[in-house]
Amino acid sequence: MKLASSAAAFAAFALVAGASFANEQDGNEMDHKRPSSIQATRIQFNEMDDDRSDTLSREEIGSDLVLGRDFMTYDTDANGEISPAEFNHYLEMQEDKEQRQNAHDGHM
Ligand SMILES: [Ca+2]
Ligand SMILES: [Ca+2]
Repeated sequence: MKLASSAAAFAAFALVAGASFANEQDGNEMDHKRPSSIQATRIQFNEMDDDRSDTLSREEIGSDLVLGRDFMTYDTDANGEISPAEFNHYLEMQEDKEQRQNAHDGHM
């Protein structure tokens, strides 16, 4: 009886260990992925959209991101909220800037 229960405990441990390993793998993959695919953009947008209104308010964005600091620039229809399309545009602008910066560094 004792042997069986410890075997079951080991199996449960292995399951937990396996599950946490899988999560770690996913986390690493996310870090390496560029936020350029529509799906990744959508996930990021939804994470920030606290009240699920499908738009991002100034409060939801906060002031840490460039999007928050230059809110007026990226809120192209000036309705005080960032729509998914406006958010996408912001990400594209960020990538362009990054690429120009990298090209510039390459020449130095
Ligand atoms: Ca919202
Ligand atoms: Ca807007």
